[in-house]
Amino acid sequence: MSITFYYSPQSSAGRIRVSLAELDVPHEIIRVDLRAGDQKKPDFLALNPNGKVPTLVIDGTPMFESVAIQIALGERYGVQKGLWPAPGAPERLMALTWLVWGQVSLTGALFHYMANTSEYFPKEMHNEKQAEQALTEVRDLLRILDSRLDGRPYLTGERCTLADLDLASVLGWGLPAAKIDSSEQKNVHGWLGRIMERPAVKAAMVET
Ligand SMILES: N[C@@H](CCC(=O)N[C@@H](CS)C(=O)NCC(=O)O)C(=O)O
Repeated sequence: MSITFYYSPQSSAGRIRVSLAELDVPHEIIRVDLRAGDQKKPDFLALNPNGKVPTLVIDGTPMFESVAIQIALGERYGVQKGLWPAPGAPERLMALTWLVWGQVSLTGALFHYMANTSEYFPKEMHNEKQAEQALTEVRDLLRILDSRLDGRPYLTGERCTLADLDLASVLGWGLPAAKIDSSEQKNVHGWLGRIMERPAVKAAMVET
């Protein structure tokens, strides 16, 4: 089995960096310089026509979209490592649900808010009404996450899975970047703190 990981630090690819490290999967890393535009070069576009990282090539087959990559890694390596529930277990369905919810619903709303407020996006794109609506949505979703984590250390129960690592990697960076205080959500706060302490997550957060 050969895995090539096209990666750029401090990007969506960080979540896959964490998973590969946690799963201890041998792989080759190719750094993609997003500022230099490496992702728009023909060789890269042949692997991922979107011109984005993460991109992972498994035995010659390119994959993109971090959620799809997380599921593939979970199925191939995660069960044995205890980071992805076994097929047929109810926890497998929960992990899929919360992994996709985290990316589509919560991360979607968070990025919508950031697009309308943050310095990462041009000021002329900012819209106050859109920002207000997105913030309400983020807060509602954080409350949903908080109640999911009530009496449960991780999203699927007692064990940390790739779904936790994926969502925590986004929130660990995204909440402070969006200047959203989540300390009122005590369960989210505790869960995030525990995951941020994991060596693979810590390393990805500071990598340059
Ligand atoms: N939905 C994609 C998003 C990937 C994405 O937006 N990647 C950004 C980095 S955070 C990128 O490569 N941007 C380069 C560009 O758009 O030129 C995923 O989850 O994999």
